[in-house]
Order: sequence, then structure tokens, then C-alpha cells
Amino acid sequence: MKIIKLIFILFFSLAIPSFAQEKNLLIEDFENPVCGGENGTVDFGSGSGSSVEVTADTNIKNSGAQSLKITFDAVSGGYMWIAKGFGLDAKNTAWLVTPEAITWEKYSSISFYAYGSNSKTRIAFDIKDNGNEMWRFIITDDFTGWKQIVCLFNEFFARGDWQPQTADANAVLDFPIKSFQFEPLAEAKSVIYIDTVELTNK
Ligand SMILES: [Ca+2]
Ligand SMILES: [Ca+2]
Repeated sequence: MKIIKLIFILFFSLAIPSFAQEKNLLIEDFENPVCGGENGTVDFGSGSGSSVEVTADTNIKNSGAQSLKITFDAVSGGYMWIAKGFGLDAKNTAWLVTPEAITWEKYSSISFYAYGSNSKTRIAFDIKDNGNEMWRFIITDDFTGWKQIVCLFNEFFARGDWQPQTADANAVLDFPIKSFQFEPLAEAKSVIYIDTVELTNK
């Protein structure tokens, strides 16, 4: 009996950590103080008449002590971006893990929590691949409160409206992904909160 008990203990002590590894991988929780510019913790900006303000919010959050609050006015012909990851202009935008340290083939999707207000705003969620190619997934704020948005990698499409000059433009989503960004699409003036960006297997 003692041996059986020992086997059980061994099994669970080994099985639980390996099971936990197969679960979601938290890559960004927006827990740093938010600042922009060259030394920013978030790389954000806007142009052609659109405007955006990015702050941390400690009242509305899904995990940790705060979320990312995006207050925006997206006008026709304007643009904006709110980005985190690697290879961006701002210097302190790193995720919690580096892209190279992630076993990407273990995950089929990238997900985040959005706090909606049923504003009907369409929000683009872009990922930049290893060849600097930008891939897009569009969500609609048609919910209230926190909602997990799961974006399957195979449902992203290569952006046709804009690509970085350095993009490989090979129409292949090349891993590792280096950064992600949000862009509320015109015309819309509202607020959205983002938290808990994870790699998931759904
Ligand atoms: Ca958080
Ligand atoms: Ca590519």
C-alpha cells in the first residue's frame, strides 16, 4: 500500500506541473507604469487627425493590479497603434517572455481580455511576424464587461492596407511573432480596456 501511495504522490507531483505547462502562457499583463515616447513601456501614437491616450487603470482589470486603458478618437483617414513586444521604436515594451523562449507550435491562438461597452467599435488586433509582416484580426466591441477574445493564428490575414517597408510579404505567418498592436478603426470615439494577453490552445 505504501508503494501505491508513493506512486500516486509521484504521479500527481509530476503530472500537475506538466499539465500547467500545457495551459495558457501569459505573455503580457500590462503591470508596468504606462509611458510613451522613446523610453516608453507601450509604443503608441496616432496620425492624420486621430488621437489616442493610453494609461494604466487599477479599477477595471482582469488580472494583476491593472489593465491598459485606451481612450481613442479614430477619424476617417486617420490611424493609430498601441503596441507591445520586441523590435519596436520604444525601448521598454518587452513582454513577460521573449519570442525565442516560446515553443510556438504548442499554441494555436493568441488571446486577450477586452472590457467592452457595446460601442460597436471595430478594433484591429495585429501581430508582427518574424519577417516583419503584419497580420490582422478584427473584433467588434459588441459586449459589456470583460470578455476573452481568442484569435486563432490561422484566422489572421496579412494586412493589405499597410505593411512595414521591411516586411517579407511572403504571405506566410512566420514564427516567432515579435509584437502585437491594437488599432481601433474609424470612425469611433470610445474607451476600451485590455488585459491578460496569453498564448492559448483552443
Ligand atoms: Ca493586468
Ligand atoms: Ca511572413
